[in-house]
Amino acid sequence: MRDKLNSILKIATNEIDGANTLEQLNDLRVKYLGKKGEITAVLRQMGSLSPEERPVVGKYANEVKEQIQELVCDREKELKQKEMEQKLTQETIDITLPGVKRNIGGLNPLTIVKRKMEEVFMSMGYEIVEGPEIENEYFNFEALNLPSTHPARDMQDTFYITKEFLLRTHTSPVQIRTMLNKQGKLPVKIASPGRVFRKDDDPTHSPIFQQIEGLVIDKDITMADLKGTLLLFAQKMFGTNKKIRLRPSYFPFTEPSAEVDISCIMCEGNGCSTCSDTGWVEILGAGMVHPNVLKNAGYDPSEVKGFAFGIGIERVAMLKYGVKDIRDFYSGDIRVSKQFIGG
Ligand code: 2U9
Repeated sequence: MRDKLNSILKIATNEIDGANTLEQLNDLRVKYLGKKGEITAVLRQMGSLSPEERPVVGKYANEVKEQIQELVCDREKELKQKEMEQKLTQETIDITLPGVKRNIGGLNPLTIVKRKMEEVFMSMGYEIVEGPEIENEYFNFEALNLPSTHPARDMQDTFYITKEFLLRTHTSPVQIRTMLNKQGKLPVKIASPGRVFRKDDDPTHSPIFQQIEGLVIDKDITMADLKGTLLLFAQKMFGTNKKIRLRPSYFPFTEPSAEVDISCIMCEGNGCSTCSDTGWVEILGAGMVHPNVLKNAGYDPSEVKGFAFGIGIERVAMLKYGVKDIRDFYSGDIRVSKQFIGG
């Protein structure tokens, strides 16, 4: 039996040495080491040996098995190395070929403007807070001093999901939620960017648009704080030579309220088609937070005051980049965003 094992080892050594592919080598592994392989066949015949011979031959058979395993392993390494060398010589890369030009876009201009606005408010100490796009009537209307009987509620054409739930028409509910969470603590100084939804669709209004709303609540907050904040915002966004003016207006959630104009960014206030020859363009709405809103959000209007403002991101982007149709921002046309690569 020892002779038989020696002969298996000799033939196996030759055959393994002669294997030229990994497939051939695997066939040999099965032939010699597999369950139905030659070594196993020898081990099966051990029953015919005397009890003294059995451990000696068994030990030798295992040694032969290990040697064959080692031979297979070494040959496998060699063949893999050979395969790799072949690949490296065959698969050369022609570095003189021209590259494939990828048609990449850039950030949507609205994202660029939104980020810039967030940066400006963060630099003034505002915390950026976001909230749900689906709201209930209470947070979107009632808490903001817009009861169901209020005529302003008809002014806003709203996308209702159910009788109670709707797509928010402004980001103000985020501010109500934040104030309630703060449980009367001061100061509140937050800016809430996000998508809002209204049934509007024309060159200057889109049914989905983006806003950033700011809110500051503290003791002794006045309209002068509001005006200073908005002037700084306008100058950081459009240039330090810009002026602002406030015109009286009405919003249910602020009292007094104002519409805010910036000196025309196209003609520097001299008069042009962008400002209809007035030298001013409207950029946002603002006011002192209505006492009812403070109360609804857990703050005592006799103790604290606040100001708030709302800015349409599309409006700012249209002015900044001279875009005439709001729908260009939402066209998904790569030619639009490409123009803004690099800021
Ligand atoms: C709370 C209290 C008051 C937010 C305000 C405006 C005025 C405003 C418009 C600007 C352009 C909406 O995107 S737009 O169409 N917004 O004019 N928004 S004051 O007032 C608030 C907000 C939250 C708790």
